Amino acid sequence: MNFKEDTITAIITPPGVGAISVIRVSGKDSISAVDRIFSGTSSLSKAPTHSLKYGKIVTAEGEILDDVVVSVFRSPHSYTGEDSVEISCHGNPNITRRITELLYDLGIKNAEPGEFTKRAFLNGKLDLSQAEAVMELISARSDASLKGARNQLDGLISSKVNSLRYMLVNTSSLVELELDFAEEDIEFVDHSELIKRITNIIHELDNLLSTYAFGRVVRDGVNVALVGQPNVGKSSLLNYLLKEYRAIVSSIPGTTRDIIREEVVIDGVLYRLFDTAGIRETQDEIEIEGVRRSREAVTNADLILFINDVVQNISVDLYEEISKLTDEKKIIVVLNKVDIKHSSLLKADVAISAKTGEGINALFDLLKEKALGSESYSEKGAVVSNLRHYNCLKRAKTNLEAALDSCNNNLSGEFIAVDLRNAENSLAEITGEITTDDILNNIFMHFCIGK
Ligand SMILES: Nc1nc2c(ncn2[C@@H]2O[C@H](COP(=O)(O)OP(=O)(O)OP(=O)(O)O)[C@@H](O)[C@H]2O)c(=O)[nH]1
Ligand SMILES: [Mg+2]
Repeated sequence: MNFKEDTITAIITPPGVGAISVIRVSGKDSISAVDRIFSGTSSLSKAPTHSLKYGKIVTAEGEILDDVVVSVFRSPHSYTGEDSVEISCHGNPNITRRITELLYDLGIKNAEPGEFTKRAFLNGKLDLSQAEAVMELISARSDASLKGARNQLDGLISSKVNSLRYMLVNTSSLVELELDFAEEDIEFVDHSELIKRITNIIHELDNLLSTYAFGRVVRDGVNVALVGQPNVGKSSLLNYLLKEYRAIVSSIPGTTRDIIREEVVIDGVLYRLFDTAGIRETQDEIEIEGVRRSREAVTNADLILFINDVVQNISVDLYEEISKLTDEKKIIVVLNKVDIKHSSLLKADVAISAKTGEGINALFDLLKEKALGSESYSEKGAVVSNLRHYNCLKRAKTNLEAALDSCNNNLSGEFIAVDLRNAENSLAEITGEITTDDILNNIFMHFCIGK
């Protein structure tokens, strides 16, 4: 007997050795297929949804492959919305390989990356932004990004987008009603009311779009460049933050040449730190390239720790040079080596010692506030962190601005109606109510196999 192609399988736990591995089978024939290789006290065909069965996986020749626990989910009460079975076996890659080979022999296909979640989407278990959140949840590398993915999976983005769509539908139905009665010259909505409504939706879109700066750094991490004159203690601070002797530290100015990039999670936020060469005039060919890279790091960073020390004092010239390369709001002026006896000096944003750790907590607080603002995730409500969503929202805004132009120029309702409909479609793409194969493939191809 050959099972239908639309039943798929994949190992859904990480590859390698572990206590348990899990193989998922999903599709119309999943229960009967697993039943063919499963030997337990009773057949799976009668197992109710959400039930567990203990038994053995046995080959056609009668060889016992493993003791397993099988979970049975019946449509629509499963992750994919289809009949599904999950086989929990011992976590040896040879066992999982042999069990999946038995399933392939029955005609069951290997799942593509993201195929289970894609099916969940197609079966209406999740909308598209929630399906994307599943991937983000799995790959989140800090508590903050986990929280963001959680909110998206819980539908915060979806419900915000849906409420905007509702406002749009109400507005465009007024315009379309007027179109229906165009010949009778009835005005259902005056243009000033229409303009007010559209402006209001644009305002809401702007609010949502403005959360992206926050959402992006939370999701992808904050790029922080450590820059300053030579010998001020940039590498010492990097090492202190990483709690390891990562970068060479010496009292010779010009120690660091290449950029050293390391990641660290501090207080739930992921930071990507770039230790750079001290910026100064130099004839040394290698150092010249190092300094060029330091300037480049300033340009690319979300935040700049401009490090100075109490010995050399704060370099006003270098501050000016750096502020020409980036937005001044991104610069945090740090005064290092406060453990050394010093007289009162120019004011910095924060005073620290990379040697004793003094002031480091204040530096953390400042970094977090500069990166994320003072509001926490829970206070923010819906936060956009996904570039695709951001682009759809921007497109919706452009459509609405065109509608507004048409209103202001007293163009016929038909023009306004088209732009409003386009805006609605742009929003519908976020939740996947309108989508194409290309969009879907592009999203799910970035998933891992088994999700
Ligand atoms: N007393 C004291 N010394 C420090 C502190 N931070 C760094 N130093 C010393 O300052 C010197 C320079 O430190 P580095 O971390 O190599 O400085 P850097 O800014 O990376 O220097 P370059 O790579 O040359 O640009 C070393 O001798 C460090 O031990 C500090 O907080 N207190
Ligand atoms: Mg250094």
